[in-house]
Amino acid sequence: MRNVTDTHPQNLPKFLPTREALAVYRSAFGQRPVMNPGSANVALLDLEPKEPEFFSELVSGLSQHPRTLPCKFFYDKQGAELFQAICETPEYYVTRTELKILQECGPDMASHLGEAVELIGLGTGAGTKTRILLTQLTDPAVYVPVDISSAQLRRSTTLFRQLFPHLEILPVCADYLQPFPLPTPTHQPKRKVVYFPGSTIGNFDPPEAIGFLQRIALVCRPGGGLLIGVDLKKDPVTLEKAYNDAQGVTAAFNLNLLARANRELGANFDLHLWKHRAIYNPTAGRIEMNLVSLCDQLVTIRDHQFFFKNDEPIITEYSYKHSPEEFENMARSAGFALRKVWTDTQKLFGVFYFDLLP
Ligand code: AVJ
Repeated sequence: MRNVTDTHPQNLPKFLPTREALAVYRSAFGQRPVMNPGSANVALLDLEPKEPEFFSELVSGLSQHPRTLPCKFFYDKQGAELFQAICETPEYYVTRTELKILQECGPDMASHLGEAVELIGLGTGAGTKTRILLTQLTDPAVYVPVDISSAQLRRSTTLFRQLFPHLEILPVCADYLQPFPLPTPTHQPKRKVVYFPGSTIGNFDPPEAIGFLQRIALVCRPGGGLLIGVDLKKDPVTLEKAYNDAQGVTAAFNLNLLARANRELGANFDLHLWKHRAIYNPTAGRIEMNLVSLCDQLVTIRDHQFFFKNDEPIITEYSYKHSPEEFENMARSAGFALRKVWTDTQKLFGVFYFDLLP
């Protein structure tokens, strides 16, 4: 994810089907949908990253200098639950503020999006925000939720089919940072709108963010739109508190990456020998989340051994904050024209609506 070479236009991955992904897609959405096991028997296009990918990305991330672990691996079942708990801490204003903006400005957003849209939700998680948005929209035609957590996707799809019985819902479980196929709906939408809530765009550095927005532009072409939630720049104290909650939920969320490596790969991280750290870097305009080794130690992950020095950090997540002007400029360079920004009174968070430039 932080591999800057990936943002070079020639290397831009697209939301285009690979041969392998197409085969999976056909079996999920073909005449005979594949029922995946789980609490809800929801057919989904299942491209969830599995163990080999976790292992190889863990090993390559830990072999880098400085060491990194990709933040997408936060969201296994436990991690998704911990993230939900983060959203309920008093310090993490992000989710609460975005929800409030959606509730208050939903009707205005709906009039900007128009009727009979195909809504493609990226990283929609439990679906709380999308539910509010869909309730406001005029006769939405199709909803394609894309999320990395299959457990959450199944649960939310079951719920959404009950709430919106006339809506065609085609769930895709995928790491949307990689190319993945989009299902072809039965219903013909008037236009495609990508919905990217939660300020997940903040995980990208600015060049990567522009690259990602360019890929979104390919998806909603022609004449589509983008509705995106972005955490705004603000005082560092508020920011650092949001990533260092008093109950230690964010710390548990961060440490769950190591716990997940122990569970899934048989690694031997001793969670007591690691510390959560989150600091705002004002020059880069980002929260930097690390796991810091509390001593000199050796960790074994299958046939690999890693030596960590006392105080050595692993970078687990960057969370960039943007000013409204900065974000508008980034989106414009990816081909989007700003139509409207909705914010809260304290200007903590922004929901931006863009139309694709012709
Ligand atoms: C889901 C990426 C938006 O950066 O605020 C919350 C993740 N990490 N607390 C964020 C997160 C620690 C979150 N995003």
